[in-house]
Amino acid sequence: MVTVGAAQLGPIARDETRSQVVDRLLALLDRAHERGCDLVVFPELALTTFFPRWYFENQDEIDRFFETAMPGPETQALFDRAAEHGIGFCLGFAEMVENGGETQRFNSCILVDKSGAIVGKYRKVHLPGHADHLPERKWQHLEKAYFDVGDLGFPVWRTMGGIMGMCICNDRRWPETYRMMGLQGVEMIMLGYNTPATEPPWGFEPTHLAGLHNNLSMQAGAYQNATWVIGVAKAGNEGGCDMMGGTLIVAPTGEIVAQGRTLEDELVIADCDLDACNHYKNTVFNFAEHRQPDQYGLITETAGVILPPDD
Ligand code: CDV
Repeated sequence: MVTVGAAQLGPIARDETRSQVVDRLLALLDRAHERGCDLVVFPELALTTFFPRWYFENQDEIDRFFETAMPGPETQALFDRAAEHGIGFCLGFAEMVENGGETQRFNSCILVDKSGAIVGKYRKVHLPGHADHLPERKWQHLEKAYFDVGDLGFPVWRTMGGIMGMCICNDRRWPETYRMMGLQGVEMIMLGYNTPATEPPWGFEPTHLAGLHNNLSMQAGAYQNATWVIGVAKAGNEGGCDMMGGTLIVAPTGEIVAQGRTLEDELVIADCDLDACNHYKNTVFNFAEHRQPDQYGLITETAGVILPPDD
């Protein structure tokens, strides 16, 4: 049984300092400790505002949102407090690394165990939005300009009594994300998101669809891979953009067992029995018994659609 606290964050202002944000995360960790949580999941880019919303001409202005060390001077307190409480956590942040003389920037998250040790890292694979400045838009979504595509695949880790995996925001809309982890026996997938409540980068949508697609993707991913899914929002009006909340915890049956009510800092808690994954893993979604990978070639052969020939 893993008691999970999905630590939704309200908006983070563009000029909010790391220390101010870390204080908010510490308050959520303390609340999680009082409520008996084993594991706390924070959103995507949990240490800063969602900066791809703005176009910056100067790389220095972009780089101030990135971490060059994890833990770093401001985030060490988070590791210390979590270890003191004996709570594991998952944290999304912008990661800058030097690799063979080249600077790489990723939209990343880490999994930290109850002793404060980093046991896993994931770098976002599905980067949505656009690479060019689009001044006609109310806000930008420049993930394709500011981040490199994640290069770590979709690993899972044995930790905290289960098999744990992570992904980030737009990844949750893609069935491949869940299946890659499902094929490694994942029992809990943690993910954070920053999703505008209106006007996504792919064009106009009636506002009710943002919530529908959020739930639909995570519930389907959970059920079809017999895993818990913890989806955690950064919510509320951030820099003039209304971000959806809807933080939720989904059981391996696909049922939502806990959901956020606010657009603020809020802890959503559920007792997640990892053995509840076993039923579907051993029956309808017994992959070894029922999957037919020989018939799925197109999935790895092509990114885009290959239409049948015209008559
Ligand atoms: N941060 C994200 O990846 N957001 C995307 C959208 C809305 C651009 C998402 O899929 O929620």
